[in-house]
Amino acid sequence: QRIVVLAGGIGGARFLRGLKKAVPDAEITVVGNTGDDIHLFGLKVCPDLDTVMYTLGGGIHEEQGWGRADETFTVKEELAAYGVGPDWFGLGDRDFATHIVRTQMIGAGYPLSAVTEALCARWKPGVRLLPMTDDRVETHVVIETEDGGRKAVHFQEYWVRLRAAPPAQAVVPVGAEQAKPAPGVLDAVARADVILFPPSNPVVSIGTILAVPGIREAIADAGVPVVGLSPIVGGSPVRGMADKVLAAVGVEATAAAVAAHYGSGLLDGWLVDTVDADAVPEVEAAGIRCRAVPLLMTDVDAAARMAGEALALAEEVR
Ligand code: GDP
Ligand code: FO1
Ligand code: CA
Repeated sequence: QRIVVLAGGIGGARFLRGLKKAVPDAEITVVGNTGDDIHLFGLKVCPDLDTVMYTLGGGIHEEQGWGRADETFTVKEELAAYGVGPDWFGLGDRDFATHIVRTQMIGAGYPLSAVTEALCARWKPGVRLLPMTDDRVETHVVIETEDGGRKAVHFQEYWVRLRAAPPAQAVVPVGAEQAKPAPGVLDAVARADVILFPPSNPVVSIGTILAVPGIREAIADAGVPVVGLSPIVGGSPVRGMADKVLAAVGVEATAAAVAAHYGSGLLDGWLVDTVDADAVPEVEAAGIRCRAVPLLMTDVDAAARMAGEALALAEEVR
């Protein structure tokens, strides 16, 4: 069975770990979000690709959900001693090595997709991990300034430095319109037996991937079941700032509203948590088959059960 999954960071990675356990023999291709990528200290950092790679490869800081386990911060402290910022983004020593290797290979002319494959040769995530694009795309968030004006900040600045406190007025995937899907992406979508949207952020993770011209169209045209899982449980995100960025695109933070945002042109099936069971008729009325099942990834087995439910729903709508 060939499965394509569009993934952000933590929500995508934890779901993928469950999916691998649920269907060990499946051929899984992950299309990863690169809109969160940021250049710092001359290095290219790809948080969502790294979160998937470290989580599936056994190197993740489990409690935190991003970054490396057993991390130290000597380089960060030394940079701070030089007064070289930004000081608000926490890069650990082990993680730094990943960004050094990546940046060195990109400097040598390799595209991000080839670099990601090289990094995965070490981590062996057990999936084919593709960046959505080899081109530079950077998600920016428009916020109001103190004097009543507006400014755009990098997504990481919005999330990490500002803790998503200022209301997001718009989310812009800068560069997406000119970006091309990375090699292998459209082919994997066309050859998929099923396409899954894990409970990743619908705006800044899956929304950004869908903003790369050709990807949304390829999914809609693939002619196979497309099933998603709600990242919104009981009217709020399980973690993160999905509610803030959903507001920016005019979508209510409910499981039903996120399904409607993707739309029946894209989604065939949608899973909501059992606490949102009353949303099922509304989603089905919109032409999307819907089931209510437990959607909290408390451990790998819980995530595996969610993956099993998603694949079962895919068979129902096939
Ligand atoms: P990020 O890039 O690290 O933000 O990760 P993703 O975009 O892949 O996933 C973020 C989304 O995952 C957030 O909107 C969370 O609400 C959602 N999420 C995290 N853990 C869970 C969970 O256990 N269950 C569900 N349903 N959603 C979750
Ligand atoms: N998240 C934070 O809240 N604070 C950090 O200092 C931070 C550093 C960081 C470094 C590498 C990396 O791969 C991820 C990192 N994250 C950090 C997580 C990241 O900001 C976000 O969770 C994702 O980009 C959101 O999708
Ligand atoms: Ca992300």
